Amino acid sequence: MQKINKRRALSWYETMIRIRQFENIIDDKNRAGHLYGTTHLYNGQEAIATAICDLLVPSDLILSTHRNHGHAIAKGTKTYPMFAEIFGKQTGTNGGHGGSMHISDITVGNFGGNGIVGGNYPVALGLGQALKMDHSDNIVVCFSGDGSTNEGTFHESLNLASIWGLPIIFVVENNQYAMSSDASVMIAGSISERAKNYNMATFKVDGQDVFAVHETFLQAQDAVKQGPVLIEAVTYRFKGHSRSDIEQYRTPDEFFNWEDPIKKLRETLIADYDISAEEIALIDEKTYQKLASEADQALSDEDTISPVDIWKAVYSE
Ligand SMILES: Cc1ncc(C[n+]2csc(CCOP(=O)(O)OP(=O)(O)O)c2C)c(N)n1
Repeated sequence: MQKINKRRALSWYETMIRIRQFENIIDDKNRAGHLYGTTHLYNGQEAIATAICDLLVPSDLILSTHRNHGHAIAKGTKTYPMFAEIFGKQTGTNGGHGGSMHISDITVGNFGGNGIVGGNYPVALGLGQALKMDHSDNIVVCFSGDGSTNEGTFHESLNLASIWGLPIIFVVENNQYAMSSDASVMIAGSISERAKNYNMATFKVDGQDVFAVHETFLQAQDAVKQGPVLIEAVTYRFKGHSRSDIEQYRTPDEFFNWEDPIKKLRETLIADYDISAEEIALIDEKTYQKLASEADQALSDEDTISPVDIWKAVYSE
């Protein structure tokens, strides 16, 4: 494994802490009653989006799920319009029409989240086919969750992607649960083994280790030149599925079996990269201050919900 330079390792930390703190603020605002609908936090999974999107260029395309904040931030979507979107404001990434589950930003290749589990697999096929027809070197990265691999769209899309030789890397984040359903008893066989049957290169990686995800994705980028690839990133969702989750399906002890990817990277930066705990604390503080002021500003923006706006972005003439 090649040694990662200090600048890159630090930039991973900055992205991961930005995602974590962005969502901590969203969680607080949600509890304070400032959100319409619900929101799904990426807490514990930050290393995956961070390492992968760091290896993409803006013209590479990503697709995400209902748990899409981390992917959007890592791909370069600005946090101010993300806050505004989640608060239902006109200044949001999608004019406040999409909300937490549907953040998209085509300017950075972020084709968005999707509230329909497994709903973005067929969209990945369309994007992949378009890139292929354009003879582009770009790729599609389709992020999804373990639960979606039991949907028909997963199987149909992997099959077609393979037959058509599309430049898609499917990244399944196995965070152990689909709402309250435990992946270990809901998925026959393993996710990465399933994909092998569709005749594609597959990888399984520790999603709590940003260095390991980086290394695996480099290999996947090489493999996708021959056709679609699937990566199963093994991870853990530390927060509930959404705010209403009372988490009766697991005990707090279980958390100790899993490493926090941010804590793990922080320790590596201090041990191997000559970065002090004080420098890291300063990054944390600065990041928080910037995000908190963006959130407060976004909250004071004009609401989207008005009878005049309701059809905007629904039909085009
Ligand atoms: C087609 C469909 N079925 C059911 C739901 C309800 N639902 C929302 S999230 C979710 C669990 C998804 O689990 P997973 O794919 O593992 O993603 P995670 O939430 O763990 O990130 C379900 C069943 C939905 N939104 N869409």
